[in-house]
Amino acid sequence: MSLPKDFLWGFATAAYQIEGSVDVDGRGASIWDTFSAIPGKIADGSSGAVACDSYKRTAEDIALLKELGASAYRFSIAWTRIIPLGGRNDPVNQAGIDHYVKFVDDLLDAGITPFITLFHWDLPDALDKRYGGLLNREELPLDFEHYARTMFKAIPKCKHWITFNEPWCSAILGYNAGYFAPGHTSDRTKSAVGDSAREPWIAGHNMLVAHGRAVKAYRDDFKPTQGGEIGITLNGDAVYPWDPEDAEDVAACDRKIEFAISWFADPIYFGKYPDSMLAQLGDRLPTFTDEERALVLGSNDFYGMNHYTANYIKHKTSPPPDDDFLGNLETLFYDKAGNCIGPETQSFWLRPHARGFHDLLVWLSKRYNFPKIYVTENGTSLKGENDLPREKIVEDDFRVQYFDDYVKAMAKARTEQGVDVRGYMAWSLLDNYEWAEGFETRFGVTYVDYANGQTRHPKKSAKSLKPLFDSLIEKE
Ligand code: GBH
Repeated sequence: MSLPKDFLWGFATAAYQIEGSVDVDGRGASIWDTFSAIPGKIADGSSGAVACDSYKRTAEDIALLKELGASAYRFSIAWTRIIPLGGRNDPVNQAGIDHYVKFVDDLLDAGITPFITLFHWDLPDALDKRYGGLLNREELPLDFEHYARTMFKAIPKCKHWITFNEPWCSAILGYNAGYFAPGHTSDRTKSAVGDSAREPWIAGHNMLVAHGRAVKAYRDDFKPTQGGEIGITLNGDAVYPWDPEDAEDVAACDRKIEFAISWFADPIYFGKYPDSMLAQLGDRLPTFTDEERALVLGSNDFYGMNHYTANYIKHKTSPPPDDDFLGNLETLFYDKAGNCIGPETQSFWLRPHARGFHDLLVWLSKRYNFPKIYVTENGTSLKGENDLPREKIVEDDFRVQYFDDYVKAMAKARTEQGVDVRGYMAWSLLDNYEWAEGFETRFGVTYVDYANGQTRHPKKSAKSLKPLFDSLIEKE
């Protein structure tokens, strides 16, 4: 079992989760600045105003990456540092561009390959207020294309672009559950606005088209001279039937992946939404115009895969409510026979089950004809980690084991099943702002001491990846 000799590995982060410096160098507000300021939305009442202070500590972060042996680093650009008001007729902020140009230069000088995510959830707040942000079918794709072009032009040295990170999260958590910015939901105790039955599907559609427009711009006007590649990153969990003897549970497993992943991947690889979604959602799922379909179909140079966990899936027998987004099924941690999917972590949704990674890699490869895959996120939190003293936190054997199991499961999928995996980014380089969970949940391989000047202390897991990849990557 092995990985190819030019395999890239490293760590991932996202702008709002690590940068801080929200008022520095002309940055505009994003929907996460606004959302995190609303009392009750974030578990510990915190925001990303300081976070890991990474905007000011780029040299330190790059030195850390180098020390850990990483060959790649995935980070995201804050749209509002580039175009503070977000739109294609709004002013461009040169100070923001300069920051990321220098960051990429410094990464390359350190021998680290940058993977840039253009959108990791931090939509310009001005666009949300101006025209409804992700809900606007005409404006959003055009403004995103303009922002993307600005970055392609500014950073020709970047050869790996990711348009959207996990559009599922922006659409469902932002517009159905209201758990993420901008917090829309039909539940009027949580939000004055929102339609959980319709808005998520509109937001998802518009992100797909925006992705398609950015990819076309890159291929037409930048790729011929720059020679890079571009794709989207999708999240999805592995699935196992609650009752393997029940054909309905087996069928619900595919439906679960279709509602999470194929919602976006089928239009990109096949030019249409999955039949299971059309059957359940009907005309609540937008219809692609011919122009939109042409933009989206074939728009991935690679598949970006974020993966963390697995569930047992039990089909439901009653008709789905209008706000259902799972595909009329339950996700469970125990199967009918009482088997548990994996141990608890600090994240209510995350239980390690490495075989699921292998099986989902194979499922995706079969459905989408063995695309080139970069694993753009994989990692775990630890139950109660935040309550431990620093000397204990850095002894994160649970996380070491997680990476060991998951990376080997990936190598096995490549060697035995022909999965074309070319890179792997662990989530995350640093403990950071875990969105609605605030700073209580830590995902970093590096402990960040928020109370003492954001100092960095690599955990055991930080140092475990280099020997692991050295043992798996082919030498010749
Ligand atoms: C990633 O999402 C994000 O890209 C990253 O920013 C984040 O820090 C990291 O995970 C760790 O959380 O029960 O409906 O609320 C991971 C994928 C998908 C995991 C949605 C949480 C919540 C399901 N996420 N899921 S729900």
